[in-house]
Amino acid sequence: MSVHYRTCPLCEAMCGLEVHVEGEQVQLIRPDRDDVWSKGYICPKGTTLGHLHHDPDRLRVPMVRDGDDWREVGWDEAFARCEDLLHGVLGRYGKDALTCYIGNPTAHNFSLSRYVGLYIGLAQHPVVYSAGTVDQWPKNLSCMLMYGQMWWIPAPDIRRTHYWLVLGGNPQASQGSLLACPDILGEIERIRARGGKTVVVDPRRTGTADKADEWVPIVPGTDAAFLLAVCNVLFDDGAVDLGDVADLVAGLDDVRAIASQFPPERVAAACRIPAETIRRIARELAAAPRAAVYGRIGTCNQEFGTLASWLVDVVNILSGNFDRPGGLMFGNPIAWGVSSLPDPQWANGVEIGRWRSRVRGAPEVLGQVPVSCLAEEIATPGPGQVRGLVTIAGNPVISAPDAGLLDDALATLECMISVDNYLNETTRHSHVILPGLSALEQPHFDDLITMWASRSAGNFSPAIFPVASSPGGRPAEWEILTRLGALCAGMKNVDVDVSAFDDGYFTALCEAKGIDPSVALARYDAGGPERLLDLQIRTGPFGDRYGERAGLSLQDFRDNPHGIDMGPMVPRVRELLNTPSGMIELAPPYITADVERLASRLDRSDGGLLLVSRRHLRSNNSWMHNVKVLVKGKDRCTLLIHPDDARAAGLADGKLARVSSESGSLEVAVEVSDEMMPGVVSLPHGWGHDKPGTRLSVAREHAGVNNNLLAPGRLVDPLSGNAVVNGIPVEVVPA
Ligand SMILES: Nc1nc2c(c(=O)[nH]1)N[C@H]1C(S)=C(S)[C@@H](COP(=O)(O)OP(=O)(O)OC[C@H]3O[C@@H](n4cnc5c(=O)[nH]c(N)nc54)[C@H](O)[C@@H]3O)O[C@H]1N2
Ligand SMILES: Nc1nc2c(c(=O)[nH]1)N[C@H]1C(S)=C(S)[C@@H](COP(=O)(O)OP(=O)(O)OC[C@H]3O[C@@H](n4cnc5c(=O)[nH]c(N)nc54)[C@H](O)[C@@H]3O)O[C@H]1N2
Ligand code: SF4
Ligand SMILES: [Mo]
Repeated sequence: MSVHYRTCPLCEAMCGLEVHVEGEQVQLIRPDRDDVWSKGYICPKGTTLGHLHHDPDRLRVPMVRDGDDWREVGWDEAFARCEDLLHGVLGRYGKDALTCYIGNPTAHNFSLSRYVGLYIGLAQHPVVYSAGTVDQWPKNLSCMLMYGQMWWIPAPDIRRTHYWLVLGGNPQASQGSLLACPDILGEIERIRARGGKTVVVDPRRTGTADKADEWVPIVPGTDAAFLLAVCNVLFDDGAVDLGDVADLVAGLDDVRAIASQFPPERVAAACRIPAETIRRIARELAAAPRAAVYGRIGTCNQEFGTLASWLVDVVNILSGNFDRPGGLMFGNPIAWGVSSLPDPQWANGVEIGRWRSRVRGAPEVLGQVPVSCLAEEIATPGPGQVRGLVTIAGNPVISAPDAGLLDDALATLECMISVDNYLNETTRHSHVILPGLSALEQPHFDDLITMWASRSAGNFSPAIFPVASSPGGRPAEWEILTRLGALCAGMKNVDVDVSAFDDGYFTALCEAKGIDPSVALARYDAGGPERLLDLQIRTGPFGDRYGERAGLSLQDFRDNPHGIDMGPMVPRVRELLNTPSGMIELAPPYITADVERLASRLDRSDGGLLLVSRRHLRSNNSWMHNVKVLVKGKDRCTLLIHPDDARAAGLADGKLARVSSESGSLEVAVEVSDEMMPGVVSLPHGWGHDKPGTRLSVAREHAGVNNNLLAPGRLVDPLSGNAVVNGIPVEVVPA
C-alpha cells in the first residue's frame, strides 16, 4: 500500500487529498489533514477520483466513428483521421468553417489550462466559443472595463471579513466560485464567531442561506436594482468612503448621479425586498469594520449580468472595502498563469463589437460571442457556415441554451473532434474522440483559480499512475492540443513538431517575464506543463528568478507534499491596474448606458413563474453522474416549487409537472418546498443523460432532464452576450 498526497482538481476549493493505492488500485481517498491550504477539508466528490480513474466507461484509447459504429484506434490512426477531417473542411470551405468550444474542466486540468492558449494561438479560428458565456463573461467584462484586466477578478477576503453579503452564489453546493477558499460554510461560522454576519440574497433558501445569519429572497434578475439602491443609501447617508483607493477612483460623480435615481422605495417592488431591508443592509455594510460583497453565477447568468457584476465591485469600493484585508481583494498566486498577463490587444482600452456573428449579428465581446450562436452558425447555410468543430472538455449539448437545437446541429457537422474522457451527449456526434488522462494519471498544480484564492498557497501533485508519453504511448492533453492546433492551421501530421512548438511557447513566456530563454531552456531535460510550471513559480512573486534571488522553484513543492503557504491576500490594485487612464473606472460608459434598460425593467411585472438553476454538492456540471456513489439515493433532478405555487398549479410533491418556456418543454417530478420564494421555480443543470449512443452506464440510469431545453438562446445579457439561464419565464402544469 502506498500513500500519495494530491490536490483535488474538481473545483475551486482545491482540497488536499490522501490517496491510498495498492498496486494499480485506489483503495481509499481521505482528506489530507496536513495540507497547508485545506487542512483536512474535503467534500464527497474528492473521495471519488478513484471511481473516475477506474470507471470502465472512461475512454482510454482514441475512438473513431464510422456511421453509428465506434472503433478503438491507435493514436497515429486517430491523428491521421483528424488531419483528413480538418484538412477536408479547410480545403473545401477555408478556415472560417472551423471553430472550437472550450469547456469548464479546461480551467481545472494541469495540461489543458496551460496549453489551451497555445491551441488557440496555433489554430487561429476566427471565432472561439466557450462555457464562459454561460458563466462569468459579465464579470470578465466589468473587470476589464474597471481595472483593465479580464481575469483579475477580485474576491471577498472572507477569512478576515466581518460582514459578508452573498448574491447568487451557493457555496454549500458549489464550494465557491471566483472565490477559492476551502470550507466556506466553516468561514461563515467563523465570521459569526468574531461578531460578524453573513447575508444571502437568493430566490432560494439555499444550504448557504441556512448557514448564514439572514436570507433575503430576491426576484431573479433584479440584483442590479437592489445594489443601486444600496449605493443610493450609502450616498444619502454620507457613508461613502473610498478608503485606501480614494486617489485611484475615476467616475464617482457619475455613480452618485445614477444611484440618486434608485432609492430603495423605487426598486422594492421589482426585487420584492422591502425598502427598509435594503436600507438596513446598506447601513450594516457601512458600519461593519470590514465588509465584502460577493456575487456569483446567479448575478451573471441573468438579464442584467454585467450591471450586477459591476455593481458588486462598486458597492465594495464605495464602502471603503476594496483592496483591503477583509474586503474585496485580488489573489496573489505563487505561480502566475498565462491569463494573468496583460493582453497586448487591449493596451489602449477595450473595443467591443469589433466584429459580429454571421447569423444573428451578435457583437463580439472580449473575443467571443454567445455560445448560443453556435447552433445557428452550424445550421445556417452560406459563406462562413461552421462545418468543423473541436470540443475541448465541454458538453454543450447539456450546458448551452437551446440545447435541442445544438444537439440537432452537431449531427450535421462534416468534422467534429473532441478532446474528452467520455462518450457523452456531445461527443456522440464526434468523428474522433481523443481522450485525456485521468486526474490520477497526470500531475496537478492549479493555475487560473489561484488568481482569486484567499491565500497564496500552492501544492504540486505528481502523477500517481504516470502514463508514458513516449512515441507510440499515450499523449498528454498538452500534446494533443498542440498537435490539433497545428492541424487546424493546415499543417500535416508529419510536419508537426510538438516539442518545437512547446519550446517556442516557453521562450515567449520567458521573454514576457524578462528571463533569458536560452539560460532557462538549458536547465530542462523535457518540456511540457511541468517546465512551464517551474517558470511560473520561479518568476512569480515568491520565485527565485532562476537564481537571481532567494526564492521558490517547483523543486520546493516536490519537497513539500502538503504544499507551501506564503500568507494571506495582500493589497495589489496599484500593481495590477491596467486601464488606459491608470485609474479604477468606477463608471464605464459602456456599462452605465445600460441603466436605462434596468429602469424600464422596474415597471415590468412578470406575472408567471420564473425558472432558475441550481447545483448540488454531489454533482459537477454534467459529467460526474456516472459515479455510482454520487448519484445513489433520492432523485435530485426535481423542480423545486413553493407550496403556494404548487397549489395554484394543482401539483403535489412527487407528481410529474410539464414545464414549458418559449423554447421548449419537459416533464419532471415536483419537489414542493418553502425553500423557494413564491413565483420562482428551480431545476438543477447538468442532467439529461437519456440520449442514445452514449457510453454512460450509470448516468443513463439516473438520466434526469436537461434544463437548457427551456433556455432560449436569444436571451442574453446584451452587454456581455452571456446567457440568461436564470429568470426564464415558464409555465408549469400537471403532466
Ligand atoms: N441552465 C444552466 N446552464 C448552465 C449553467 C447553469 O447554472 N444553468 N452553468 C454553466 C456553467 S457555470 C458552466 S461552467 C457550464 C459547463 O459547461 P461545459 O464545460 O460544456 O460542461 P461540463 O458539464 O463541465 O462538461 C465537461 C466535459 O469535459 C469532459 N471532461 C472532464 N474532465 C476532463 C478532462 O480532464 N479532460 C478532458 N479532455 N475532458 C474532461 C467531460 O467528459 C465533459 O464532456 O455549464 C453552464 N450551463
Ligand atoms: N458540486 C458542484 N460544485 C460546482 C459545480 C457543480 O456543478 N457542482 N459547478 C462549478 C461551476 S462551473 C461554477 S461556475 C460554480 C458556480 O457556483 P455558484 O455560483 O455558487 O453556483 P450555484 O450553486 O448554482 O448557485 C447559484 C445561486 O444563484 C441563485 N440565483 C439564480 N438566479 C438568481 C438571481 O437572479 N439573483 C440572485 N441573487 N440569485 C440567483 C440560485 O438560486 C442559486 O442558489 O460552481 C462550481 N462548483
Ligand atoms: S470541495 Fe470537493 S470537489 Fe471541490 S476540491 Fe474539495 S474535494 Fe474536490
Ligand atoms: Mo462554471
